[in-house]
Amino acid sequence: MSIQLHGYWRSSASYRVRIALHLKQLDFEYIPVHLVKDGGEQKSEFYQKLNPSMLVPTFVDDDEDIVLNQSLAILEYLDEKYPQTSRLLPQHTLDRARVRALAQDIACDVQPIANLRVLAKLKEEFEATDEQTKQWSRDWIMKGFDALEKRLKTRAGKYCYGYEITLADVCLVPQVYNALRFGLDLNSFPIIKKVWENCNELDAFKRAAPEMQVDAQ
Ligand SMILES: N[C@@H](CCC(=O)N[C@@H](CS)C(=O)NCC(=O)O)C(=O)O
Repeated sequence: MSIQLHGYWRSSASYRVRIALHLKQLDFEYIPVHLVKDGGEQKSEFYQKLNPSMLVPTFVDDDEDIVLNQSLAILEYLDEKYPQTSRLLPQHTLDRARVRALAQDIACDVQPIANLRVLAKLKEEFEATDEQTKQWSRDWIMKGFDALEKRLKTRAGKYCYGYEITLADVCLVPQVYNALRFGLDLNSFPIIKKVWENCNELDAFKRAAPEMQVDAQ
């Protein structure tokens, strides 16, 4: 099989790419990279050669001789390469920019601050407890969701941007999964909650869910 995805079941960035691959109806080989076991397989020599950032996901397409990191770049690559199924970005420039902004509200402004290595540093160097790192994650997600909920008031239909699935939904659903893990009450964000429920009715989102992956624990 030519497409491989190196990822981790609970990684939200890997989850984004899994959703897109299923939306695009592409076959792919999923290669688990355990982010915790033995100090983290993302730091292994083998994986570092593939992705020196030591983060998942890494997308490989042997047919195209391509190795890509950064989930947003992977999503846009898939959208351009396979435009015939489930377009993730709308056709018009203004719509496309708005969808990208919504996706980046999550992927750039929320997820990186609560990443595993950030939480590990808070614990190791600043003696934060598990409860404090959970609160850290919750607080940053809440700040992000506060803004997103306001934006969705004018943008959302059934999904984040109108009535078609876009890049924004592909980023939102994994972030909600994280939010729930850290104990955030989703009832404060009724639009986000509704969009999340609507997305999860779709087969691609169901198949991409963390608990459906071979490495789920
Ligand atoms: N901006 C990157 C973020 C990648 C990222 O943060 N991956 C996390 C999992 S969601 C990771 O590999 N963490 C491992 C670590 O922190 O050591 C992307 O969108 O692909």
